[in-house]
Amino acid sequence: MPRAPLPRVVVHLDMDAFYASVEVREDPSLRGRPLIIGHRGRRGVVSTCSYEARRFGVRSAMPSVTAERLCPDAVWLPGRMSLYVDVSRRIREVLDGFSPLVEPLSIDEAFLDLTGIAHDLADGRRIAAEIKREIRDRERLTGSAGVAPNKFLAKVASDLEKPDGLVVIPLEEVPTRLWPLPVERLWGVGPKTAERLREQGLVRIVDLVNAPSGRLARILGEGSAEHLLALAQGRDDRAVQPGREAKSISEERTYGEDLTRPADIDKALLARADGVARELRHAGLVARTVHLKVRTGDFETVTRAKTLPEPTDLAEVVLEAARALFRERIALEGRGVRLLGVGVSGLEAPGAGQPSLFSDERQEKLRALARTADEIREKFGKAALARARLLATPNTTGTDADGSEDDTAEASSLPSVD
Ligand code: TTP
Ligand code: MG
Repeated sequence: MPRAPLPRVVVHLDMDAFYASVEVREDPSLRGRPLIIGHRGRRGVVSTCSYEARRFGVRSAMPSVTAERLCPDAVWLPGRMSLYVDVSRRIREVLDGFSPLVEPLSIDEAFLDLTGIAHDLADGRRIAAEIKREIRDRERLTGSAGVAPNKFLAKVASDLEKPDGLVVIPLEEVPTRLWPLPVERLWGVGPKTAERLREQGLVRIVDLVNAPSGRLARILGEGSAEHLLALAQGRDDRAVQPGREAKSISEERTYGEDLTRPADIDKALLARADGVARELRHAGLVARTVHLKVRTGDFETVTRAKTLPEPTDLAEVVLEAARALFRERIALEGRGVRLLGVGVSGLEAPGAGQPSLFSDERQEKLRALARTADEIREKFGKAALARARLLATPNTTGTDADGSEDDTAEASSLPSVD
C-alpha cells in the first residue's frame, strides 16, 4: 500500500531584538539594561531596542526624541551593519544544516521547509528546538520559532511568544491562536486596509471569518477578500523558495544639518553607493536597477529609479547611476537635502541573465579591485582603506572621505524583501 505523503512542516525563525542582542553579546555589561540601537537627536530613529527598553514603550522606527523621552536612562549605540550581516550569515549556515530549503526574508528571519524531514508538526517542533539550541550554542543569541503546516501560520506563530519563543500552530488551533489577532496580521493588510476594515467594525481576524459572505468583497474587492479569507482560515500554499534572497538592498541616512553643498551631497551619494555595492558583493549578487531617495528640508520625499544596461555589484556603477538620477531628475529648488538613500533592486546571481554585451576590461579591473578592497576591509577593518581613493572622482577629494560613515547608516540599511 502506498504510504501517505508526509505532512507539510514549515518553520519560521526570527531572531530576538537582533541588533541589540548582538551588541549585548559583544559587551556583556549591557545585559539587562535598556539598550537602543539608533542615532540620538532630533532627526534620528530607533532601529531596534532590547526588551528592557521595550518595557518603556520604545519601538523600532520610533523617532529618537520620543524614545529619549520614554526611556531617558537607555544606553544608545549607533549600530554596526557589517557585524550584523556577518552574524546573519553564520545563522544562515546553521539553518542550511537542517534543510536544503531555506528562504531568508530579512537580515534576521527565514523560512525553512522541513517537509519530508520532520514526520509531523510535533517532530517539527523538536527540530525547531534543536535549531534554536544550535544558534544559542554557536552565537549566544536567541531567536523565536514558529512551526506550522504553512508559511503564513509559521510566521504568525514565531511572533506569539517572543523572545525565545517556540510555538506550533496546527490547523485545529487556528480558531484559538489566529482568530483573536488583529486583522493587520494577515499578509496584505497594511495600515490603509486595516483602517477601512476597522471603519466597518472588522478589527480582529475572527470578525472577517464571521462577516456575511459578500461583505468583505464589497469592502475590498473580490480578489483581496478571497485571499484574506483563505489566510484567516489558516490556508496558504506558497512554497518556501530557497533561491529567493533579498529583493532589494538600500542604505539611507538622515543628516543632522541639511546638505546644501554639492560636494557634501556627492560625498553622501558615494558613501551610500559604496555601502550598497559592498553588501551586494557580500551577498554574492548583482543588481539591475538603482534607486535614489531624497527628502528635502521641507519634507518632500522623492524616489527615482534607473535600470542599468547590465547588472552590477560595483560602487562606481551604482554611484554613476545615482549621480545621474540626482542631476537629471531631482529638483532641489534651493532646498537642502535632509535624507539621502541609495538602493538597488532586480537582484540576481552574477551571470544569471543575458551574456554581457558591455563587459570590458575596465569592469573586470574594477571588480578585482573591489574584491581586494573587501578582503582588506574584512581583515584589517575599514580604516585600512580610504574609500575615496578607490572611488576618486572629480567632485570628491581623497582627504575628507569619511570612512566611518557606513556603519552608522540607518534603520533601513537592511537587506530587505518587499
Ligand atoms: P525585527 O526582527 O523586526 O526586530 P528585532 O529582531 O530587533 O526584534 P524582535 O525580537 O521583535 O524580532 O528586525 C530585525 C532587525 O532589523 C532589528 O534588530 C533592527 C533592524 N530593523 C531596523 O533597523 N529598523 C526597523 O524599523 C526594523 C523593524 C528593524
Ligand atoms: Mg527579529
